[in-house]
Amino acid sequence: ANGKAGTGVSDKVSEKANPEANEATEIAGNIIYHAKYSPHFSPLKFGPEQALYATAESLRDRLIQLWNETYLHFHKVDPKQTYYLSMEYLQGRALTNAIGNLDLKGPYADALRKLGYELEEIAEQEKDAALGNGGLGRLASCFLDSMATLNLPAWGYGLRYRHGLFKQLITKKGQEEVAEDWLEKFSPWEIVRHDVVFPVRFFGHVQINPDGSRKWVGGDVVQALAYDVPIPGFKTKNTISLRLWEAKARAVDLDLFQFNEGEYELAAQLHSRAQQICTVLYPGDATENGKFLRLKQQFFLCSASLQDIISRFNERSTGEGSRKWSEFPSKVAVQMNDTHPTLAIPELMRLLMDDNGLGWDEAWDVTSKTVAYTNHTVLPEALEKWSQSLMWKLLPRHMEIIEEIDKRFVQTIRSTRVDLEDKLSSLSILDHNPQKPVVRMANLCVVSSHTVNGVAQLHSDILKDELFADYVSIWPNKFQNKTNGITPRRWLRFCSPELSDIITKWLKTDKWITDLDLLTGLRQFADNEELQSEWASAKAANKQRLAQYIERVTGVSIDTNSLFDIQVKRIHEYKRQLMNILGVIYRFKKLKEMKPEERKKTTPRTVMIGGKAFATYTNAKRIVKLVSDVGDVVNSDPEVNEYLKVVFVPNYNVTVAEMLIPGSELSQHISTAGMEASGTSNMKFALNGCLIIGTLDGANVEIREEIGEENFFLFGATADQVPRLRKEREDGLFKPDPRFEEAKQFAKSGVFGTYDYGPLLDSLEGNTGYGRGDYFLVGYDFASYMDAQAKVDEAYKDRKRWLKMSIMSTAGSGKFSSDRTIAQYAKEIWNIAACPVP
Ligand code: 4GP
Repeated sequence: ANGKAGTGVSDKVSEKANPEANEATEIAGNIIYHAKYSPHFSPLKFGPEQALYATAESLRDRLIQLWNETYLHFHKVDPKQTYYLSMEYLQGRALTNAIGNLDLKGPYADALRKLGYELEEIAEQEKDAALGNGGLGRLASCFLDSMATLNLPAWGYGLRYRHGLFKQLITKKGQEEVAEDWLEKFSPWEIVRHDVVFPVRFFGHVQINPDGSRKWVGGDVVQALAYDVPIPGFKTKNTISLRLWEAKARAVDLDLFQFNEGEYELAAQLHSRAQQICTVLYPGDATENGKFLRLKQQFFLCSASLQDIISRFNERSTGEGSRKWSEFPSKVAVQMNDTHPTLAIPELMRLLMDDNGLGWDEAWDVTSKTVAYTNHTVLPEALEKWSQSLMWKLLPRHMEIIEEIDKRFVQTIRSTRVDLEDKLSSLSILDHNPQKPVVRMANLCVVSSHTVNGVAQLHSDILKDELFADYVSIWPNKFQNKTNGITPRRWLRFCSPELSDIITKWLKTDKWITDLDLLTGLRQFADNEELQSEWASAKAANKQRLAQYIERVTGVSIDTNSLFDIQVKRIHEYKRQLMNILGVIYRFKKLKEMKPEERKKTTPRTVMIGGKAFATYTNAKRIVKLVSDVGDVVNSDPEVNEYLKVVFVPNYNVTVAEMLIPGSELSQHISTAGMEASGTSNMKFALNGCLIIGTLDGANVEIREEIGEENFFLFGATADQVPRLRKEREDGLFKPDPRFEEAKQFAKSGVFGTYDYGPLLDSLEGNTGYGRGDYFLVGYDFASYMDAQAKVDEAYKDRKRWLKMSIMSTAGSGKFSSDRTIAQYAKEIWNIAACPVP
């Protein structure tokens, strides 16, 4: 298929009758070829690891072929193209996904079997490409899958972090972080493009030329080198690219004189500074050095990507002289995934003005018609603000441009909207507070973008009514909602083939994989006993697989007949893992108090919690420690452990999620209302027939609408009640539910070991002066949370009812396909159309 013979597999083989068998033979030949001639390992070895690399390389041959065709096709048609800029991508493993999208599972499985391996065993060898932190990064990866599948002319841009975020170890101390090793050997999926290299400058100064134009000169210059990761669409030829930049110094940057003087570090300074840029995602930013490094990373992504975009724009010019810059917005859409790539704005302005001679007005017109911004959070600490002095040092020309954008914005408001005069101190981009002058990146995004969107209806409403309300009065049409979505390929078809096959059987088609609304067709069978029993056995198989995994990584053996209750996401106080574990603590206490006969009547549960705490977020790390301490005590308590087990699942990542989600029965999405922008794991769980216990927050609201309120365990305050409740809590007017007090006291009593949980639990007090005094309203919501949990226990006892609810969850999940989300971005923000490779 891909022109690589050389293994003795003759072309004649493919002329025989059975095309699938022939394809398998050919693939086996190609795998052997790579094992022999792609020189990564000693040639006589063909263990599972070598098999993985060789298999991946054989797929890569196909992907390169498809990628080339796609690229050429786009080049010829020259459509408007979207460029998605994101600091994070949580790609996970690629093998199963590539085989699935190329529709080659059968032949690959057969080929590997001929070589003595099972496909699953080989796929297990692959390390996750974990270039992200949380939801925002995984969303970007789901979007790439949908863009390719919908044949959209679109690409992703990111950074090639050699050590990702971190690998989480759970030890006696709680969470420990070690460097991620996904590139320790190499990644078979990336294609280095030695001809795609752009210089990126830092520091230096602005030079004023005789004609008055300005140029940024001096400082350090590092090279951005492109690595392309091909992203195949599902059952289409279109294969797009995730272009990841790596920072490199040039050979001449090595000072040979100093080197020969024995000053090795000094001689290679620039090399080491370049290396730092792509070492890890989100390096600690408590120090000045850390802040510089983060800002460098952001600028590096923006500058390299925009130079690349501009060079492609010029390259695709029709040949009749160079292209008009005014055409740029009709050929290019740049989407900024949160504020991290905000520097794309001043960088595009700079490239247009200083390198291409455009005047301010023309450059501004082009830029503001090109860029759009997605907001992913309303948490104040996550809305980036950069110190002005830091910015002046690192990016002097960009600061000039930002000042000018701000000046013009302020002038316009002053002359057209006197009513907003007193709001200008918060609307302007530069905050001149003498204590801490900063650049407000979100403001820069809103002022410069043609479109700003939130990621679920409630979140978009909050942006419009609160965070960006005054801007809405200036530009009422700038704000949109794009409710997030997930790819049904990875998150159902490939991670739960058993359930997928059942769905296909009952719907009599597999078209739901690209048209997820078809799942509503399952509703009519939700009561059907035959479907229910098939459904239950698929779940049981997935639970079995999950239980084996849990035992392997934690040593805890769990009962597959218990209710599998899962909460996996970044550890954060607003996500309220603390409420979950307090509920568990309460349950444990009650179980201990019960007589054995009473215990037998309860619903046995296995509670699994997973997620990474940011390395410097102390309270989040305390929560991890509490969960694992509670687990140690509960799991080894012979009176209770038949009815309750608690597991902290270490190193939560995409691959772990692919194991947990299909095996889940209940999942918790219990953030303080108004704080979770959307959530996307809620969608994955619901799609896999898992019931949700949750608040009216983020996309929960829409999920509940779609699947039916009778299939959702709702509790808690609503977003509009939260400010009043916080105030009451602060004023000491809150009367805690006795269960809340009991759970807290029990947690503090020392049953769970000697670690000092005081500071964590005191954060739940209304007026102790610790932290923000139960800002996240755990105390207030605990009562309704426990009531909802009791309803869960009851519902689980009624097997038929539970299965019906589970089927209804899947059936109502159609809206949450990222294909729907991306189609909306394409039409309503980017204005791009499909460009399928013929
Ligand atoms: C996350 C939000 O917390 C989550 O609600 C949302 O589903 C996701 O983005 C995708 O939109 N935000 C982040 C972040 O991951 O770093 O701000």
